[in-house]
Amino acid sequence: MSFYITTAISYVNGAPHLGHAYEAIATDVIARHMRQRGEDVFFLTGTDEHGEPVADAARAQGVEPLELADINAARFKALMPQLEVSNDFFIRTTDEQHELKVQEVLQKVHDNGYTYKGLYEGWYCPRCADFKVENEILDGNLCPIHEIPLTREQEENWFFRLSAFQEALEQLFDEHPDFVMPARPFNEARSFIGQGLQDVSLSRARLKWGITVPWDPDHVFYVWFDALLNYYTALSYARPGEDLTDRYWPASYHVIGKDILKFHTIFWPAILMAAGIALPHHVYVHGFLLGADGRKMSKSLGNVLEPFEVMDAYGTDALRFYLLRDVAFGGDGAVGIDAVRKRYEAELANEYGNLASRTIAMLIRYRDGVVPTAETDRALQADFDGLADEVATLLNRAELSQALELIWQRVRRLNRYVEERAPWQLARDPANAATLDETLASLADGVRALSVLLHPYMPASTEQLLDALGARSTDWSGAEFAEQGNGATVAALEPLFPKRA
Ligand code: ME8
Repeated sequence: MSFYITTAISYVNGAPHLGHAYEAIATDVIARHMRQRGEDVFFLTGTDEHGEPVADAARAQGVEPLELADINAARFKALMPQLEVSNDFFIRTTDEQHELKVQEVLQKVHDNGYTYKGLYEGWYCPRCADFKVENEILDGNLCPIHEIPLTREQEENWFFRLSAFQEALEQLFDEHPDFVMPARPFNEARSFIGQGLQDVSLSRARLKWGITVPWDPDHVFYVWFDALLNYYTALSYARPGEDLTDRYWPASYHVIGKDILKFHTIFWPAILMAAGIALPHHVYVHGFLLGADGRKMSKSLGNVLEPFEVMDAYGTDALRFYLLRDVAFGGDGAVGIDAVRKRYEAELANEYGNLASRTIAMLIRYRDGVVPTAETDRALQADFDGLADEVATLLNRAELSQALELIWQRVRRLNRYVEERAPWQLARDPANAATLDETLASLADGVRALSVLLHPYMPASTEQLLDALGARSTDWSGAEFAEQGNGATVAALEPLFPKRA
């Protein structure tokens, strides 16, 4: 089955920050997990390069918008492999093929009668590149997101008849309670629709930095429609000489942050309906990473956690693990380097890392580095029953932290098993050989199965461990605890999560 998953595309008015890394990592965990399950996965990320925010930032730096876009798009693109993010393509909305496809789709919306020219006047946030409706504006005419003054703007625009999709959107939400997940953003979007949809502007007359409206070349498309369409356009040119649209559209999953809910759950399905294109199956909305003090991360508050700070100190897998473990995915959460250190030491080094080292060291010491082919411990196995299915079910709903918690309970279970069985005592008396075989076969296979389950979260260290266990495969079929030790030859392993200064 095809599985198409996307992140939001990032604005190129600044460099990548931890919020961007978080979204890419979370999406990557789902993509890698689906690949393990044998799905035909396509994973897209990229950059959103048109519109006011980028034009303004470029002006402030005295460069052309494309120059700024080139610099920052390169940084976002380079960040992905550094985060071990396995995207299949990186789209830039300044790609010519994207621009042509946007024109083609929105021309269809126009031809289908869903546009008209009108005068737009409203309170506008230049950073959001968005007009704000009265009930979301903060006291003193401030943007609810950026808390900067809004300006009163008026211009002749092309409008999109969003109001024509009132009933269709209500029906979409009523018939597909999992269109938006989790429940809270679903309810928020549903109640926004319930208040009655107003038409929205589709073009800008004053701005030049955008995609030209084909039927009225004095206008460029409003950046949000250009940006949203990336999810669809990318498939038409991601593979040179091949159009992947039929293979992967509609998207299975859009992963986004809560600040861009309205665009993805209301504007996006409506514009697709207007163009006669099938709708994505799910939009998953994650929360916000906050500074360690629980406030919005900001340079001036000095509470910013930089992805490179964590990767340099603890490694990429630790960053990935930390973000999905410490912040319940779907909610907001405070993050800071002290909390990273605590999770690293308490869980990665002392629990998983130590379990791996002990298991391999005992196999080498007591069984010449060969996993006994003995039957594994039935009672221990019972504690793993159903785990792989539960993890898969949770990950179908992007419940990344809950799935990780279930896996981690079993990491702890195996550590307790080592203490219960005390193999170093069993090894003293040859009469215990069969029990020791069972113990070591169980530990080896338990660690192996858990590493398969953890692979999407920590690809590099789990691969290193699986290699050392002589069981390379990360396929989902290996996520179950085996009934028998596999007879593999293990190799010594450097500590996966060494002590850090
Ligand atoms: O919104 N914590 O781009 P963007 C968690 N170009 N997630 C965060 C975050 C934080 N502190 N800060 C940002 C845009 N994000 C548009 C999207 S999609 C067609 C166009 C998330 O660079 C944010 O919620 O401001 C969004 O999902 C993504 O990073 C890109 O944000």
